Amino acid sequence: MAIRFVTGNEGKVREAREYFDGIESVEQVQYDYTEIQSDSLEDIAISGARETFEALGSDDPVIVDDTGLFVDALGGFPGPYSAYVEDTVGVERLWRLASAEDNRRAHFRTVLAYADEDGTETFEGSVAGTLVAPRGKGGFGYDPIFEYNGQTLAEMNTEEKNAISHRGRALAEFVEWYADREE
Ligand code: ITT
Repeated sequence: MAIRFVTGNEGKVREAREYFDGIESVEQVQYDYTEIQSDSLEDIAISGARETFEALGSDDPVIVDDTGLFVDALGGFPGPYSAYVEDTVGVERLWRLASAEDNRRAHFRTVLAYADEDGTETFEGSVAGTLVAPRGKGGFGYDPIFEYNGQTLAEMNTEEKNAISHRGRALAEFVEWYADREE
């Protein structure tokens, strides 16, 4: 049995692979589920995972990862709209917007929704940091402008980012639950 990671974002899959070694194989699947309009990462992830599991018509479980960057001084913007804002405004301009503020604190939050024939479970993780002018070539998305402990996430390798990141924490919680369940 393979777990199907439903995403068009290869960066997410690269980070997830480290966690699945030893428990299960993970396969990237692209499926254009309906992204519901909601302020809640949970609702978006659960609805996407449920819809995809039903639509793909196989017993293999699916995982959807919904992530947002929440900037304190901007009232949590772009939050659940982070993908849209990256595509329209872009990372560099979001940094310029935040750089006008005294408070540069922000956090990433990930909700993973797992769906199989028994139902849906969610796992979450977050990391707090500071927004900075872009640095680093690794990672993806907003990583170059998000600094944690003196380094941007784009200056870390996958292992280093996973050890402290929103997604790493959600994945660690998920694999622990999944391994217990299989026993
Ligand atoms: P899928 O929906 O196909 O999984 P996506 O990239 O659209 O891919 P999200 O809606 O979860 O996924 O992503 C929200 C935005 O946040 C998007 O612009 C990502 O590039 C960015 N993002 C997600 N995880 C990130 C991370 O770990 N570091 C930096 N940016 C991230």
